Amino acid sequence: MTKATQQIVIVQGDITQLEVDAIVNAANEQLMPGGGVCGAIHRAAGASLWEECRQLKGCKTGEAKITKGYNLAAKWVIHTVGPVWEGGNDGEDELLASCYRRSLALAAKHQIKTIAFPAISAGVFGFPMAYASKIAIAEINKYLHSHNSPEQLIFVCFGQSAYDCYLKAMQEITES
Ligand code: AR6
Repeated sequence: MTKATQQIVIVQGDITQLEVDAIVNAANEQLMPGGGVCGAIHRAAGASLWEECRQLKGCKTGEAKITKGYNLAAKWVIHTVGPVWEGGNDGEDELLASCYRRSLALAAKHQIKTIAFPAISAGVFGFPMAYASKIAIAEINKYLHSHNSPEQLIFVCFGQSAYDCYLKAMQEITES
């Protein structure tokens, strides 16, 4: 196992409960509360999160913005907007990879040492979980090979099938 893969942890659970420096939100371009993990993060953080998001004037697909975590245990929330799955021929994979890169760039800028990611785009936005998890793991693995931080990176899977996909994607990376 390489140093990079040792920094990656895959868990099942609710990302809003994690005690990490930052959690990543699978947001929409308006940075509105919405549903899915985004709705859960806004509910747990409280109304002040939406107040701060409103000031940011949205976020483009593939990009990321940062706010405070308010009532969350996490100090920061990094909001990134994943692509909507259109069948795979519309640059979705590159946009999803960009979400991870942009989020990590913001994490570095804010000296974030521990960060948790949900399965961006793999819910309402329709990305197949097996493919989304492969892109997530590959992108993070690539990043960690050339950066010392974050010290720990957690993939939070909501349910067993997501967890199985991430474990498989991780196994493929470690064997390659
Ligand atoms: N903790 C961790 N993962 C979760 C949680 C949670 N509490 N709740 C859901 N998930 P989605 P998207 C998983 O739909 O596909 C929203 O309305 C979920 O099972 O939240 O990027 C936004 O406002 C799935 O595996 O995000 C946008 O409009 C993953 O998180 C849109 O949906 C992502 O699912 C974004 O869609």
